[in-house]
Amino acid sequence: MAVERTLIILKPDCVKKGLVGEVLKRFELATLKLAGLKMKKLNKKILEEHYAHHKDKPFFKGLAKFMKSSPVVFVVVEGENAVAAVRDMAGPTDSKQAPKGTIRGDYGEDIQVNVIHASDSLETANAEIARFFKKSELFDY
Ligand code: FUP
Repeated sequence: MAVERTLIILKPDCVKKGLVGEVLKRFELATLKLAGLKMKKLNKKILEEHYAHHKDKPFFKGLAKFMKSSPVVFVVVEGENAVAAVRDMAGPTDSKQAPKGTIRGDYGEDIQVNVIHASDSLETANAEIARFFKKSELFDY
C-alpha cells in the first residue's frame, strides 16, 4: 500500500458547531498523521477554482455563500491509502444518505452542509494540497 497525502477542508458548519476537535480526533485514531493544519477564510476566486467542476451548477451560488460564512480549517493528512481512507471516513456527499459512524452521517445536515471536503483522487489531492498549502507549511516528522 502506498503512503499518500490528502487535502481536507473542515467546512463552516464543522467550525461553527465546535466539531473540529472531534473530526481531527478521528484522523488521529485512524493513525493518519497531520502534515499540515491551518485556518483561513475562503473567497469567491479560490472557490471558483476549487469547485471549477460545479461552477455552472445551480447550487454553486449557495455553496459559495455557505463556504464563505466562516473561516474553514485546512488539513493535510498522511498515511497508507489516505485518499480513500478519508473519503470512507467522510461518507457520501449527502449527509442524509451517509451511514452513522461516518463523519457526515454523524454530524452533517444535508448535501451542502456536510462538515468536510476530502480530495477524491490522488491526482486531485496533489493539486488541492498545492492550491492551499505552501511547501513550507507541510511537515515531515
Ligand atoms: P464530494 O466529493 O463528496 O464533496 O461531492 P461533490 O464533488 O459532488 O460536491 C462538492 C460539494 O458541492 C458538496 F460538498 C456540496 C456541494 N453540492 C451541493 O451543494 N449540492 C449538490 O447537489 C451537489 C453538491
